Amino acid sequence: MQNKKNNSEDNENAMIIPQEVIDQALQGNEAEDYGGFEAEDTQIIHIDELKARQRLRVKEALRQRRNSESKEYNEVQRETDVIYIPDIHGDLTALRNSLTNLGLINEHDEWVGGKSVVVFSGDYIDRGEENLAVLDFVWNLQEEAELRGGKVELLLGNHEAAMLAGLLGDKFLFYTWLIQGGLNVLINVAEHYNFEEKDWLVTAKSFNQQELIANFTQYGDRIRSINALYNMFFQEGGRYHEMLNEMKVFTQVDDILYVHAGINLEWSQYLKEHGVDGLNYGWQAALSESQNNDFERFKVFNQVGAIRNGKGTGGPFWADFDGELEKLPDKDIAQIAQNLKSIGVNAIVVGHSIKKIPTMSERFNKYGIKLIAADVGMSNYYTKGESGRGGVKTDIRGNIRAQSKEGVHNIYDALKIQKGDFVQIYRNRKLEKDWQITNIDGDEVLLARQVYNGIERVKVNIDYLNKLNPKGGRKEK
Ligand SMILES: [Mn+2]
Repeated sequence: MQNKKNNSEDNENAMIIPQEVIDQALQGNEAEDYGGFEAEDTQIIHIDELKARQRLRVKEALRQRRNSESKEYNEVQRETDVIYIPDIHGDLTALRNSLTNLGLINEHDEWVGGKSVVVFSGDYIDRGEENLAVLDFVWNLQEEAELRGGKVELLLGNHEAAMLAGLLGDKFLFYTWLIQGGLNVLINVAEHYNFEEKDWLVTAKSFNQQELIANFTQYGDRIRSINALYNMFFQEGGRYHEMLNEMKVFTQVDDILYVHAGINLEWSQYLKEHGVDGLNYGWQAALSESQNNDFERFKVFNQVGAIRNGKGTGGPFWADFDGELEKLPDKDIAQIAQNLKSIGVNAIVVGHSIKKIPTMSERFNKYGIKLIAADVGMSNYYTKGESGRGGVKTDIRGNIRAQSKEGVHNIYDALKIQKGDFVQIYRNRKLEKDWQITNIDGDEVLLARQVYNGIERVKVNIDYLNKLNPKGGRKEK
């Protein structure tokens, strides 16, 4: 389906790397903390002297702020705000609004976030219509931030994982991706290169699943955008090739672990054994080997075959706290917590699903792990015009708050319905969508709506309301 030419063109990039780091990388030893090197410890070498894997290891060693000392949440000394931006899904406007509202960029898209760290949850693509634009934006932002003293971490989501696996030859995941919005990415690629097939791809949006699969099976080789997209990510010099090398499975800042979807027992064990750096390195190695047709290894590492198919909980891109992970027995949760504590983790922040997870949060909390579901559905696809809500901020005191365009909220409040929101309820077996919340008092919520002869009021239970409004309330009727 795609061109797997192994193009290892040399580049001219040179960077200053401490000799000991290079030695260590070439020996393949576990990277240590290299924070304290002085200028005389360094020499200039050409980066192509290191093979791709070792280069990554070095980069990782230089970039990662390590903190694996186990401390209580309230005892951790934090140096800066960390902001987790949940799934963007091709909505550049939502992304810009969110970053602006959080005080991280100005109107020229320049970084004004000081030394803040921004972690993107992944799922940059699909569903929305500005997929390449979003990728370009976050990639530029990473550079912008680093130039101005901040930092941007790029996690991978299941949508990227499915796309990458699909481009590497996994047919099941290719079609999964296509159906879940990947067609929008291909349309953007066709636009980017001015391919005539664009019109056909737009028409394909009206196909049902069967037609989509049938058409792509029949014409796959002739759809130039697929090959072009493959080259963008996997070919040396491709538009997103370097970006892919920067993308991670996990990132840890201080005592908080950030991941796209979730963490199961198996992966918590891996984390304990290899640490965050080790797993990111393993992912990168598996990915680069997949390009040489070792797809099996990629599959094993990614556990892409385990997506919600009943065989397991899936890997960090797929295992969600509002799905398979809910089945975890308490002893597994205790073990996961213990494994995470061993690498200094007190909290996990996840995106991936806009559902709230109060029960799982409580269950993890019992074992000293805070579990924060940060996906507020910021993309237009979910909020229907209300884009720009999104971003969960952990400040230096460890307060975790969600920010939206309405202001700052305690995380738990922000993810729930709020006073003033419009919600839906059932009355006489009919769904009524125009009720407004006038008051919340404990479990009791007062709703009102305008009728022809005045105002109608009802009282409902908050759990009932949350269940009927899984995405939270709306700001407009
Ligand atoms: Mn996701």
